[in-house]
Amino acid sequence: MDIRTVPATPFPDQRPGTSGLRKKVDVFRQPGYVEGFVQSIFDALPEAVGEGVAGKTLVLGGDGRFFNNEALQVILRLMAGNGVGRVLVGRSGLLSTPAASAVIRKYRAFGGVVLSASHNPGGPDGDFGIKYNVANGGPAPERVTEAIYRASRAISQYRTLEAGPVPLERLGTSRFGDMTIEIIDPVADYAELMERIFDFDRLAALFRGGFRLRFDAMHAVTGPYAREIFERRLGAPAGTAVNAEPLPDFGGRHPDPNPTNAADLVAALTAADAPDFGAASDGDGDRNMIVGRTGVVSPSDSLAVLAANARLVPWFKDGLPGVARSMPTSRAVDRVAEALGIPCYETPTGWKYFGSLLDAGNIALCGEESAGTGSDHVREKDGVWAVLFWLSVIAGRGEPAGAIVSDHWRRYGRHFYRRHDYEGVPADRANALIDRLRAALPHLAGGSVAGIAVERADDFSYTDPTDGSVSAHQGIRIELAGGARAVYRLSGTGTEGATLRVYLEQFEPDPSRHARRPAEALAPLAAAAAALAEIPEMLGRTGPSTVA
Ligand code: VG1
Ligand code: CO
Repeated sequence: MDIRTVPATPFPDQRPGTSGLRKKVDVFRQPGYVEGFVQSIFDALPEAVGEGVAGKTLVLGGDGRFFNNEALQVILRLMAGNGVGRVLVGRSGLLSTPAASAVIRKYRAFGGVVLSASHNPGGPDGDFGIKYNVANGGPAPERVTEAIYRASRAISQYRTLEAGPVPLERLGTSRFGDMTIEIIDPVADYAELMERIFDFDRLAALFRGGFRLRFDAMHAVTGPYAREIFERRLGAPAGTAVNAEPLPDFGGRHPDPNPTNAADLVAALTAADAPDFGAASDGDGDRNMIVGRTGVVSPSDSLAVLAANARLVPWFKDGLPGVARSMPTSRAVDRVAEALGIPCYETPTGWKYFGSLLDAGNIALCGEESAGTGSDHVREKDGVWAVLFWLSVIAGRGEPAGAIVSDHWRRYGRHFYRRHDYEGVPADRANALIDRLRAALPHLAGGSVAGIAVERADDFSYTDPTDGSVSAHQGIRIELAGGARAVYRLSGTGTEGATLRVYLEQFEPDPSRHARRPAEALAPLAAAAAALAEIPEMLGRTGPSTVA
């Protein structure tokens, strides 16, 4: 078998965003597009991380969406062409994002390529994505993704093995040119890690006692993980995992677990014969949605509840060294950290910023308002893990999810929280809106918005405490008197136009007001935030397209 060097011309649009390179499937299907990006990863690594892929072990898998296996075959040929020593591939090309992270860590691989556009829709008209993870199992940090982008602008050739498709269905080892390919069980290593983190006997006893879980895999990657862990290892009845067959188009649904896309899960939990607890995860299995019989738990609250109850999980029996949240995530977890006397770090949006804090042991738990929670067991957010964590808290406290959350609010106060997304707006208008807000910052601080005093207004800039690297322009933050906050930023994962995200938060210490609906509690702040940014005038939209 021959290695061929093929001339390549740069594509100008291969700059990774919040989480890898995400584009429409049609963009990825352009001749040479996948090759160019993956070769750029390999070209960038010697300078960005000090070593290249030659002779190394890499991990490869994806969420099974449309184009997964076509891209995977191209990437295997490029890996062989670039002298990779060994590649571990999930059977049928599948690996959830957290499982890929676990496998990279367990086998001390040099890195991994994860094929996913995560919570974005799939299918021929949907999205695809490629993400590179480094040796700690986490997404490449900004320094590396920027080096990949620079390499993509300079690319002149790629190296590929001339060979036919590699069968992916059977476990085992084979040769591919000089490279070894090992097809691995995508679930086994991950399930074993979960058994080390949680008390499986205790959780199995919960199910033996009649506790009923409904886990909605949304026809995405977690179905096989949920069946193995909840049904086989913990003994929950068959059918606990629903929509558990991974499908290339996710059954036509949008694999983003929120109250709109998972409306049937929310409905099932409020029905007369409702299960005790509901959960869902996204396309690549790193997000989680938590639903009790009293409704959906906001991801920001979920992070705070897990932090407060961490000692109920054997992995955290000695407590947490610290926690972190992305900047727009509500400050509910900050109150828990304060009570525990541990630090709480505030990072830019995207999991890549948690990696260095986890590696250094500054934190062991972190999360984002976008339904991502994770810990130092891997370097990605982790959906199934979050559900096992919640089950551990429910089993440990002997209370349902709803009671756990309302107790939490009574103790710490409630942070009402909502995110308003304005999707598919023209990029120039969205940028202009942010630029205007930024320009207004000096006048805002000390002034007032809708009659409420502005305590602080800034453009969030983060300095990583472990390596001093600076990430600027990470979102406009406006903090108001009385515990209110509005944050504005543009999405870095969308594939059509721009998405403005407006994050709204209002602290409420008074328990007699905790039962209010978030929409109602946040209405004055939402109106003030829209007026301040002149959203109707700037974007021509009278309201958000999605509320999360
Ligand atoms: C969004 C979320 C962010 C998350 C990212 C990747 O990014 O806001 O919190 O880390 O998606 O999640 P953005 O730039 O669109 O706001 V996933 O599950 O799509 O990897
Ligand atoms: Co995801």
